[in-house]
Amino acid sequence: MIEKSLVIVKPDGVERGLIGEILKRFENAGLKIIGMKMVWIDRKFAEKHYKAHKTKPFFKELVEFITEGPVVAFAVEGVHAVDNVRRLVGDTSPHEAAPGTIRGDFAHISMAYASKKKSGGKNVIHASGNKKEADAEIKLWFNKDELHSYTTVHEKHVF
Ligand code: 3AN
Repeated sequence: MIEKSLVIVKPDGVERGLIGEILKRFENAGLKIIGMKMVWIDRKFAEKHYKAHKTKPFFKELVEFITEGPVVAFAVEGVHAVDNVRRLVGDTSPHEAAPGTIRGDFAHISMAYASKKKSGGKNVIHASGNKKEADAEIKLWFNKDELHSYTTVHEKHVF
């Protein structure tokens, strides 16, 4: 039941100064940050990360947007971490994302608008969609020695 998931604060989130605010949401929920880095990924890496979307009409913009500036990637660990992270993040389209979620609180565009504007869907954050994706994404973004095993104070009360 203890899972790992990958979260990425996208270039819009970094440029808007939301790194701390976003990180706090996961820490507050008692999820354990087990790896973190700021990287400016290139097109080749972005295409690997988004390979599931290769045939989508918005693939080009998606890659352009994620390579537009540095991102902050972090790996979290916790009980049902993949689902729990998705719930904190909110719906893919900020327009549908509930208030209280990261996308609902910090964005409001719809994906229809993103398609029309060809903007790559600026929704502040990426989170792994399922366990298989999470394992593959963590492997892509982090070397083994960049992921840490330690005890948080939460483990007495939250886990
Ligand atoms: P999520 O990031 O919530 O898992 P996915 O995997 O369905 O969502 O989509 C990957 C990314 O593609 C989204 N984060 C979003 O930024 C972008 N995206 C989705 N739909 C569109 C669209 N119609 N136009 C532009 N970008 C889109």
